[in-house]
Amino acid sequence: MLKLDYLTLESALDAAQDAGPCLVGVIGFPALPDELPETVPRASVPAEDLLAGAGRGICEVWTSREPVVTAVDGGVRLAQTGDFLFGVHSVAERGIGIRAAAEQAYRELFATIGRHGFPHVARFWNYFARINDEEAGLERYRQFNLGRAAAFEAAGRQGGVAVPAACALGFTRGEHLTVSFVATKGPGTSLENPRQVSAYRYPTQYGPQSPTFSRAVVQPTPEGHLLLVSGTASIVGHATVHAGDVVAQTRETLANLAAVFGEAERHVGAGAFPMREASYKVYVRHPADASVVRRELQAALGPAIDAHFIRADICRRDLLVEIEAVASSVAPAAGPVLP
Ligand code: 3EB
Repeated sequence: MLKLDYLTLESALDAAQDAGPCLVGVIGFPALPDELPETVPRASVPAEDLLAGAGRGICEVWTSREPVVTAVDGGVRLAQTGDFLFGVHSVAERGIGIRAAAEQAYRELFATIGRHGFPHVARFWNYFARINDEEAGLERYRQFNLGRAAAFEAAGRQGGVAVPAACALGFTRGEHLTVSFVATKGPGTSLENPRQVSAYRYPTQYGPQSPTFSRAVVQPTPEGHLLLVSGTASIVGHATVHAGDVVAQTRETLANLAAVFGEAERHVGAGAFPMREASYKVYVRHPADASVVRRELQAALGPAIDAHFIRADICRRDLLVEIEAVASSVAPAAGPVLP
């Protein structure tokens, strides 16, 4: 089973040293501890500092209970546990543009994970610069969707197979597309949100190519289920709601998260994923909104909620906040309700 902690830079270094051979990967927003073992998957994502007092951002630290095997293959940094393959791939845009960089990154990723026997992807995180800027006459997020979809199609991954959970965020600087991922040997279950149109069925008003992701993936392991919830925003049906109102967007996003957690419990068992016990990463477009978003989260889920805030651009210009979640099932889960 994978374990995720969001830590300060100093605590991340301690955690990495404590984990030793069980360290799976570290993503730094924006900074990484500088003494990570050579081959451990890592990336620094050029997110800007956000909440006053938080200081130097956060690190996403993945560990395992068993020692991991690390490798670099096809430019992809990998760490393999018994059940999971965690990895990071960074592709320079270098004049090829975000569409081509996305297609290249995903083609290389799919080839690599296939070679390692982990062909199923539960979760992708996509990070690149200037996501809402125009490039060659089309918003860069929409260009990204074209490149990503082309690679899914080339790999025979469109239609019929489980769709990964995902997110796509932008920053003001950076020359690379960075993709981190959790892959598995066997397929998980992709979940949709009954309040939302599936993203892969969005109408073309949001771009010529609909995005390729599901609302969450539930992955079974011998120790329980891992729930990976996609970036979730203030979208009902396919439309953004509450444009310009960050409080209402946060509440709508929480309603969407509750719906997705509900779907996960319908699959695994009632009480399997208490929302208060999940870990949340919150992307906020305007730094000044962070404290009110945090207040809404604490009001809904309790003051002790494990939530971490990052300044980022969200893939629709009218979205002010996006929230993702990771949870492990509470054992023993009640088990699926039988008909
Ligand atoms: C949305 O629900 C908001 O393109 O991979 C959320 C999660 C969003 C993933 C992606 C985009 C992606 O449409 C945006």
